[in-house]
Amino acid sequence: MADYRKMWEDLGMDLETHDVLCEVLPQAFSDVYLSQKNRPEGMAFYDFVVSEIHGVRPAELIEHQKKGGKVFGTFCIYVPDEVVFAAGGISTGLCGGSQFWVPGGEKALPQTTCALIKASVGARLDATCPFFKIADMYIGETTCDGKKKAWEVLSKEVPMHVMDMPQMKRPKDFTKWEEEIKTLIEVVEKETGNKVTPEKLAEQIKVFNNKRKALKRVFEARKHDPVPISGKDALLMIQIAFYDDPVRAAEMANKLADELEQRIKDGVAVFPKGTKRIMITGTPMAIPNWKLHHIIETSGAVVVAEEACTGTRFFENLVDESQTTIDGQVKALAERYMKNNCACFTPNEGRIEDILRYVKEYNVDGVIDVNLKFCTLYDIEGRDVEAALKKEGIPVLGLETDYTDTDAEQLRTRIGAFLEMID
Ligand code: BJ8
Repeated sequence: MADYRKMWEDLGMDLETHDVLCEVLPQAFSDVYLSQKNRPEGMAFYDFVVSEIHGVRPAELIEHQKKGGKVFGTFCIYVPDEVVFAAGGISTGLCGGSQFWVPGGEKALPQTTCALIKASVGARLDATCPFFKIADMYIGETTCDGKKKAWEVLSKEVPMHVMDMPQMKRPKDFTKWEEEIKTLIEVVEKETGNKVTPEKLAEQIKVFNNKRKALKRVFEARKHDPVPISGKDALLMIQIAFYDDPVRAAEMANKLADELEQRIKDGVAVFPKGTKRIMITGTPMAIPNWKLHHIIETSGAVVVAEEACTGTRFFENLVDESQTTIDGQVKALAERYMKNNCACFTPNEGRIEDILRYVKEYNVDGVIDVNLKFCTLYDIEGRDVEAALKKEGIPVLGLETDYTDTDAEQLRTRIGAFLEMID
């Protein structure tokens, strides 16, 4: 890895503690990722990004700031990145996916908060993640209670704008989300000093639609049996796309998709035909949370889809590109983002419909419904999800876990038994 110490020092990071993270990540990545056989060549880009995870993209963001640009940190796929980029800003996903940051979060939050929130707060408070230090402003949202309260903690550290997310999908909720997007436009315009024009917004709507189309191409290739890419690799692509430059994310995903389509023609696969095909549904898996995929794929099955924000929810549905006024574009953005079926909505039947549809589309043999411990939303909704799958005769296993490794063996046993049960 190039030497980024000076950059981290200038950001005011705790270098000593950060060194511990830098020491463990390469080994973990090697064990989980580099040990896989016959990976697509297109994964080399993503391997490189991980090898420089706290260096290469942060350096680009700092370059942008040196030119007078602003960086916005986000935590949810409801935040419309198009608006930030249309104002000449850069948005970057900040959700924490490592146990390393959890104890830091527990200093400010109850232990009974989900690991994603604790890790995100810990990464900032412990000063061990450059992305959290670089962002000029965070954009939060009122999705779950834990996040709402976490914004209050983080707002003492960094300027914070919170989008008030509707919790239902009635016509007036769509109108409300339009209003929230308009407020976001004002906030980013003020922060960046740049006007969001219809031309700039139209351009960014296309950029993000292209990114969605590229990610979807990779997922389309996963529908094939035998699969040309592991679930772990597809997950890594999505995790990196959450914070990478959107044009590059599309370019790299398209390159990977080209290769996967060729692999399908040539009969090249990473798992033999007939390997049990698993879909994961539930809470998001922020980088470097690869735990469940790794256990499944080293237990004789393959993950072929994720119905999650680090999966289909991230790229499904495009924004209408035909609008030419800010009002029309905001309406189009609101309509697209409100199609996401997160458990923060009530009711949220659309998610169950999505899951049942994906089971067919991805030729799924069994579904694992995973809940991040202390996430009440997905925990409660999981009961309906599992009942709906059982009703259709689709094998389903409900699991709850966190970012620690202490339950890895127990999970392996349960997943092994589940796989045996699938015909
Ligand atoms: S759209 S899933 S990214 S809110 S796991 S922090 S819900 S207690 S992350 Fe999410 Fe947006 Fe929804 Fe997706 Fe709370 Fe649950 Fe933790 Fe969660």
